[in-house]
Amino acid sequence: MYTEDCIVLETPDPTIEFLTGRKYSYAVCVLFKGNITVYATKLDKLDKESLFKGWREMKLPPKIGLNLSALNTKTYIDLSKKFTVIDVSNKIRDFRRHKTIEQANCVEKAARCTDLILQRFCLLPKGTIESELDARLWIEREIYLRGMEPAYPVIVASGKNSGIPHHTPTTELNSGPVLIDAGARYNGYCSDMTRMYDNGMDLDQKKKYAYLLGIQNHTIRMVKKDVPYKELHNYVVRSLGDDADFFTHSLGHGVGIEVHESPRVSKRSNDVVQLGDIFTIEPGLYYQDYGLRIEDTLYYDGEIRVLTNHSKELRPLFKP
Ligand SMILES: [Mn+2]
Repeated sequence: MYTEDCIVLETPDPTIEFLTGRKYSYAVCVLFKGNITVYATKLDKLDKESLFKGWREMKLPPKIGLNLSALNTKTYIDLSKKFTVIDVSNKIRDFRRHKTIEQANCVEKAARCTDLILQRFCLLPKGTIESELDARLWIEREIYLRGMEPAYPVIVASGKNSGIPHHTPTTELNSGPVLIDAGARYNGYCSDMTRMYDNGMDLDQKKKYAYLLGIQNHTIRMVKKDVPYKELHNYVVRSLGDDADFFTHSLGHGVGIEVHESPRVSKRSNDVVQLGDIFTIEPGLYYQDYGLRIEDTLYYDGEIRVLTNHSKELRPLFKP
C-alpha cells in the first residue's frame, strides 16, 4: 500500500479507521513515503493530527492515489481537476484483507459478545419479547451495555419473514422458524453470526435445518490453504441438489473493519483461502413461507478458527 507515491483518503472511508484505530467525524489521511498524516477538524479532539484547513492548504504532489470505492464523488471531481489521480481501491482492498492475530482477536471479542447475548436471549421467559422489533432492540441494547456497538442493524425474521434474507424487523412475531443475524463491533472490527430458533417449526422445517447444518459444518471443515472460495460455494450448491434454487446469495464474505469486505466468498470469486483471511460461511434457503440461514465468522491462520461459538443446535426461541 505504501509503494504508491501518495495516497489520499477522506472520511467516511473505513480505511482511515483501519490505519489509525480512530473514528473521525471528518478527516483526510495522507500516506506519503511511508508516513501517515491525519488532518482533522476541531470537531474531534486533536492529538497527533494536523488541523484540516481545506484542500487548498494541503501540500500534495501532482499525482495522487485515491480509493474510488469509498470516495465522495464531489471530492473526486474537485481533486481530479487539480491533480492526476489514479484509483488504488484494489490495492487498499488487498491490503486490508490480511488480518493480524491482534485484529482477529478483536473480531473474536465482538463474536464472544453476541455469543453471550444470544445465549441469554433464548433463556428469556415467554412473553418478555413480543415482536421482532422488540427482539432486535433487546439484543442491540445488550451489545451497547457491553461497551460495543452493533456492526449492522440486528435482523430478526420470524415465520414467513425468515424467507427474506435481509428482512427488516417488524412489530410481528410469527410462529415457525426465527432467524437472528447479529454482529458486534469491537475496536472497529466486526463479527457476523446468524442462528435459527424454533418458535413452532414443523417436522419438515426441522429436517431442512438439520440438513443445512450438516452442509454448513462440512463446508467449514473443507477450508484449508489455497482452496478457491468458489469451490466452497459450489460444494454447497451441489449438496443442496434441487434446493439449490432457494439458496439465493453468496456463500459468505470477508469481514473486518467493514461487515462486507475482501475476500469474495461466492461462485464468481477468484480468491483462494490465504493466511489472515476472516470471512463468513453462511448457506441459506429461502422459500415462499419460511427461510433458514446458518452463519459463522472464521479466521484462517494456518488452521481454521471459528470465532462465533453460540450453539447451532436448534432450540426453542424462549424458555419453555
Ligand atoms: Mn453475513
